[in-house]
Amino acid sequence: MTLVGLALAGAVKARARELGFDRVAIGPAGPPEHGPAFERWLAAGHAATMDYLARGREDRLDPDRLLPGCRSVVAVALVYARDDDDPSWTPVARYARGRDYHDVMRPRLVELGEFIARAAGADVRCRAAVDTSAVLERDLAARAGLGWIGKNTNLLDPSLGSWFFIGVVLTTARLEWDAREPDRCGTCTACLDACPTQAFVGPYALDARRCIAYLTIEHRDDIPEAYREAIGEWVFGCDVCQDVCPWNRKAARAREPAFAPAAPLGPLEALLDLDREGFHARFRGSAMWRAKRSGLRRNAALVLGNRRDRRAVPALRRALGDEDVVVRRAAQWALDRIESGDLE
Ligand code: B12
Ligand code: SF4
Repeated sequence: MTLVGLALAGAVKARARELGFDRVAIGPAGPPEHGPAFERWLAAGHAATMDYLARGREDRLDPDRLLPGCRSVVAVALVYARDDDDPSWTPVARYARGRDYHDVMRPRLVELGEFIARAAGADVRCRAAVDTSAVLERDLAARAGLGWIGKNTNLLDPSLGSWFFIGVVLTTARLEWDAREPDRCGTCTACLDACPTQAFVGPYALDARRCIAYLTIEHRDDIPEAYREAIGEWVFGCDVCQDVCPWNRKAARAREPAFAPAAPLGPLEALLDLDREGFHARFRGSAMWRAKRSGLRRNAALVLGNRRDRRAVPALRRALGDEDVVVRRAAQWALDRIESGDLE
């Protein structure tokens, strides 16, 4: 039986909840509202080395290029924050402590797309995306009413806060659209003020070149000297601009078991010592894979330097003989920092 109008939208939302998503909203397709802001962001060099964002520019500015005839966007939220994390995980951003969200969400989004096609009629086509296609996810999700874009550029929901992933199903189906969420940031600037590297050039605009999440996850070379100290304890990603957000104080916790860490992260010295096999065994299937072995060990060395703990010296000295020059240079910086701390 094919469904139309409100009945179809209701069935799609019920199916999304059965698939485990915490919230779902439906909105129009068409060029994203803040496409011009995205273009200005690229032109200003704020994407740093993430060239794929410029390469997929045309598609990001027009979902119709990804799915010709696209009429509606089904946007879902899946909460990842938990309270029971092992303390050894705290230098890792919350989103990356359990299983890789792409692997968790994509099959469910594909299933949701198949459900929409079945329910709406044979000629309906769908395309699922969770970072996997060139889609401005926050923009389309905001227009669908999944939340509002906060000043820290994250999408927020009044009861979920911002600790959720976004997934999107583009569809040619005609679905009833939801109302938008109003902007509830008001005069608050907690996120902009708290950023350790002053990465925001203004509200809603992040210069990725300065962002700890970019530097520790996406950046492939040495982390510029100017940011090494500000990275503080962050071995992978950064949660500061979300931790300080008042909307996250009472935010919902994850129901999804896949986001529980499988085991303690362990000491950073062991991370620094990790060989290729160890890295594969430990991080395959985790979002932390993205930083690669080189990036994770570089970050671990910098954090050990920031801790100025002499117990890390043997592991850092071993890393001075590493084949990877980026790891070697990070270890040298850390050792210099520990030594200079001894002199203070
Ligand atoms: C590239 C990228 C990054 C980069 C750049 C981040 C950025 N702010 O652009 C880096 C590596 C830094 C990063 C970091 C993080 N990311 Co990221 N990232 C992406 C990715 C792949 C593309 C984002 C993008 O297109 N950026 C381009 C810029 C221009 O877009 P934007 O910053 O969102 O800016 C928009 C708004 O600010 C808006 N805008 C502009 N002016 C104005 C004015 C007003 C008034 C308003 C309302 C809006 C507005 O228009 C812009 C264009 O849409 C998306 C997935 C996807 N395909 O969308 C995930 C995604 C955005 N990331 C996500 C996450 C979880 C993170 C981190 C929290 C991870 C972490 N803890 O380390 C941090 C958060 C840092 C931050 N404050 O943004 C989630 C966000 C979920 C959510 N609830 O919002 C996404 C959606 C992935 C997912 N599928 O769940 N990320
Ligand atoms: S993730 Fe961290 S470094 Fe990046 S903008 Fe937010 S507070 Fe700043």
